[in-house]
Amino acid sequence: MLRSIRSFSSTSKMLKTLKIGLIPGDGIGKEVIPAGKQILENLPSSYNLDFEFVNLDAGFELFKKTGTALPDKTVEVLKNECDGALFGAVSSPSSKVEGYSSPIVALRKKMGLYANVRPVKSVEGIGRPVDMVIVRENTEDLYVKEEKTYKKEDGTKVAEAIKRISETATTKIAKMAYEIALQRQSIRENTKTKQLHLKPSVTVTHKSNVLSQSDGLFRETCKKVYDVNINDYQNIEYKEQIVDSMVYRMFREPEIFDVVVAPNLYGDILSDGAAALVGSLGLVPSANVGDNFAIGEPCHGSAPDIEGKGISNPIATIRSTALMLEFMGYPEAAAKIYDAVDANLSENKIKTPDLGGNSSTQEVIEDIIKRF
Ligand code: GGG
Repeated sequence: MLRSIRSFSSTSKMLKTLKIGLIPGDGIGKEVIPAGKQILENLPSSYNLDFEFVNLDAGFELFKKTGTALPDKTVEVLKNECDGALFGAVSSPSSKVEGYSSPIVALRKKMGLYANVRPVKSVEGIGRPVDMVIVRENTEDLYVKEEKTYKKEDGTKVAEAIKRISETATTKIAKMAYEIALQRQSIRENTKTKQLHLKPSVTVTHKSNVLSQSDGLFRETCKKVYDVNINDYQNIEYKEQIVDSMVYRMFREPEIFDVVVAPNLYGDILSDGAAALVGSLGLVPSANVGDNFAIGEPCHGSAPDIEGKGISNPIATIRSTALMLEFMGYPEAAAKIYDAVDANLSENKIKTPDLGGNSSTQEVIEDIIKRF
């Protein structure tokens, strides 16, 4: 469990009303975002939190209807009115559509959400022991989307994409990774249950043996941040892993990884892969985090194959809701949600088809709320 790495506000005894933007996006995003809303609406009153919700638009479906994938209004309301937000999923087409660009990639940039934090944790006694957090840089790398296609003299096409890695963005993401490692260790030291990791570690993932400049800068900057802050970070074990062998080791011995920090693309791929270790992509949450805002977002996509069937797994969104609350500074409320989800998973009865069950999305939501 990951708690309050950056508190934007503090826990108080006074009733606090938080305004949450709900951006379902495409496909099953529309089915799972109501799960986050119901969870917040049903949080026990002892947490002194009350919620107001505002529905906001974004997505490829929206683009097809209106020609806009991310309306300015969505960004303005998030920036000016909301305390946090939940984003569902988006189904960007695999081939270029004139005028379209991924709204979630744009939203992360416009809101300054430079980190995508993806905890992957198994429930005790179920499957392989895994307890890692993938900290993915969220604003650059190949996702700057500066691409072009041109023709060579012989008439064949060539496509090129910029992979941008900056010292500034890497410094921020590296600091976030080390802070998360320290925070996780402090939670472990205050938890009575048996823990997988005795010591905090951060594994810097890169491919600098081939991409010596771009990934080289990422690797060097992560190390520099560690060295410069060694007084604070001396208890953290610093490790490096080339991304292809990282994939191999992550599947062979996932239990050794604590915090993994990666450039945008590797982080995206590693975290979806890591989801296979804990049974389903439908279980894995994420939060897009900046210095003063967090958007919870399930790692899964829009899953058009199951859209409309009422069987999408709401747990990734429910855990993302908890993660959003953690980053907003409400770790106790977040812990309540994590515990209720773990209890549902441990009992292993009310579960959606991706986990081998036959329960509906709504039945899982209600079973989790029942455990508050
Ligand atoms: N919630 C994560 C999600 O929607 N994943 C699918 C994805 O990567 N979408 C990017 C896009 O379609 O632009």
